[in-house]
Amino acid sequence: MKIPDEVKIIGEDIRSMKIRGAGKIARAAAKALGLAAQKYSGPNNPEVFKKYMTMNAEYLLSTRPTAVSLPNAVFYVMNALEKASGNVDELRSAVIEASQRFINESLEALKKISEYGANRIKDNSIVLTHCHSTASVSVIIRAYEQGKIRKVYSTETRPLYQGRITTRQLLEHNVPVEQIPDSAVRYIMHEVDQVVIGADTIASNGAVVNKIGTSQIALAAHEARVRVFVAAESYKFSPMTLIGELVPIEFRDPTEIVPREWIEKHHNVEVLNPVFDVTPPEYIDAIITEHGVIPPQAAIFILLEKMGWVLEKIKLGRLEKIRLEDLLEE
Ligand code: RUB
Repeated sequence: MKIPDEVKIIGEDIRSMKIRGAGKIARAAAKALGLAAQKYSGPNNPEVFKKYMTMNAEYLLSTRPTAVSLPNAVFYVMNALEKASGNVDELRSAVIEASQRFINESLEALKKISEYGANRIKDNSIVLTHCHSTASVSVIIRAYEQGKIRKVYSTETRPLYQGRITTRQLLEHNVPVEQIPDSAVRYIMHEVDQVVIGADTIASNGAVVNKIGTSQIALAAHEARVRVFVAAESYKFSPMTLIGELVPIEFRDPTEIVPREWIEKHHNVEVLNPVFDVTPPEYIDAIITEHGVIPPQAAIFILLEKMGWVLEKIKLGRLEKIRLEDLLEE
C-alpha cells in the first residue's frame, strides 16, 4: 500500500507553502483524502481500506503543524469513514462524499463570514490587514462593495511576502490599498479604524494563532484604541486546546530570511524563523465566524457546540499525545 502520487503532490504543496492559508490547506487536505479513496486499488477488504486511508491521513497531518484547520478537515473526513459501514465501495463513497461536503461547507462558511464581517465595518473605514487570509480579504471586499472602505493598509508580511497576494487580490476588486512594511504598523495605526485579520488556530480561551507579527499589530491597535476583528471559520477552533494541549508553532528554514551563504559567512549564526504567534484574547474585539460574531471568550461555545464531533473522540485528560488513531478509537 502506498500513498498515491496525487495525494503526495497536494501534501508537498502544503509543506512547501504552494498551497497556504489555513482554509485552503484544509480544503486541499479534504480533497486529497477524497482522491486517496478514489485511487485505492487494494483488496476488497474494509479493514485494509481503513488502514490505507489512515496512512494517507497521517501523511497529510505531517505536512504543517500549526493550522488546526488541517487536522480538523482530516478528522471530519476520517470520522465519516469511521461511521460508515459496508464494503470498500461503500466506504469509498462515504469518504468522497465527506471530502466534498467539507469543501462545500467551508466555502459556504466563507460567504457567511464575508457578510457578517462586512456588517461590522464602519462607514468610511481605513482597515489594516496582515498576511494573506482568504477570510479577511472576503470581509474587506464585501465591505468595499457596500461602500464602507476608504483604504486598506496591507502589511508586506516578511519573509515570504504573503501581503503582496492580499494587495493584488484587493486591487483586482478595485479596493484602494497601500502596501506597508511590517515595521510601519505602529507608525500608521493612528490612521486605522479597524484591523481585520485571519486565524490559523483559535484556542478554547479565545487566543488567536496567526501569521508572525499579528500579536505586535494587536498590541499597537490596543494602544491606539483600534478594534481588532478576526475572521475565521469554525474549523479553525482547536478542540485539543480544551484539554490543555498547546498549539505547536511552526519554525521554518532560516534561509527564508537570509541566504545560506550569509549564515555561513557569519560563523553559522543562529537565525530564527518562527512563522506564527499567539495573540491573547484581551487584544481581540471579536471573532467573525459562519455561526455569527462572537467575543473571543466565547470560543469555548463554538468548540463545544460546533466541533463536538471531534470532542466525542477525545478521552478527556488521558491523552499524552493526540494521534489520529486515538481520536478514531471507539
Ligand atoms: C497564513 C496565515 C493566514 C491564516 C488565515 O499563513 O497566517 O492569516 O492562515 O488564512 P501561511 P485564511 O502563509 O504561513 O499559511 O483566512 O485564508 O484561512
